[in-house]
Amino acid sequence: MKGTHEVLLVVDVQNDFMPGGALAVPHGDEVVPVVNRLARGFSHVVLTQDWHPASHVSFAANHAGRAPFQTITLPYGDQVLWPVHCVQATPGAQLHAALDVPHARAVIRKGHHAAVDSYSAFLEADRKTPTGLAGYLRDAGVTRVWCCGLATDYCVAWSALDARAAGFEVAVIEDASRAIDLDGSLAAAWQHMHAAGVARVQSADVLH
Ligand code: VGL
Ligand code: ZN
Repeated sequence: MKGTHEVLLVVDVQNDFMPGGALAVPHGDEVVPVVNRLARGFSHVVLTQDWHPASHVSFAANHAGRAPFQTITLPYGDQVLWPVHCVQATPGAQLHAALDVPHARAVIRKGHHAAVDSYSAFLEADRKTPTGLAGYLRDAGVTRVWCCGLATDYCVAWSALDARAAGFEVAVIEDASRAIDLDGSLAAAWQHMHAAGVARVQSADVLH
């Protein structure tokens, strides 16, 4: 059992990211049993939820003449435009019904500012606004963050990189995550994570 210095961060295991969902991640549902098994080995689990207002700047539908998966430039940088997804309090924003982590201690909701996206569970896309998760984990005595969930190349990778930048030891559990893989984004994400010192591990190697 992983103790007080370690946390399992389960990113965005939500209906809209499942096959058939608004922003489906291929095979996204396959992470659920793996995450459930992992979570039983951690005393400290934190979940995240992508949690957007309907007016969110990342939705293609809110930009005349734009289509999903195009990139635009916003005051804080490049932004991929997505289908409308994970709108606050809609069924698509709910955690997958089979996610079985009754002992999860906290749920971090991110992407709630209409004008700023937040792939990362730590820092919004303006790269300035903290969610509070780093302070929460430090106060709890956590030194190592194990990341998993959806999607490997967006919210999992950005969260892992920001956890590393915040001074935590970080690993991404590959088989407990699935990717969107837009224009080589998955390979790029692994490259960035490798360069930053994020470990790439499999679930069988996490719990001994
Ligand atoms: C995500 C794109 C938009 C994710 C969230 O959870 O990886 N990707 N919003
Ligand atoms: Zn989103």
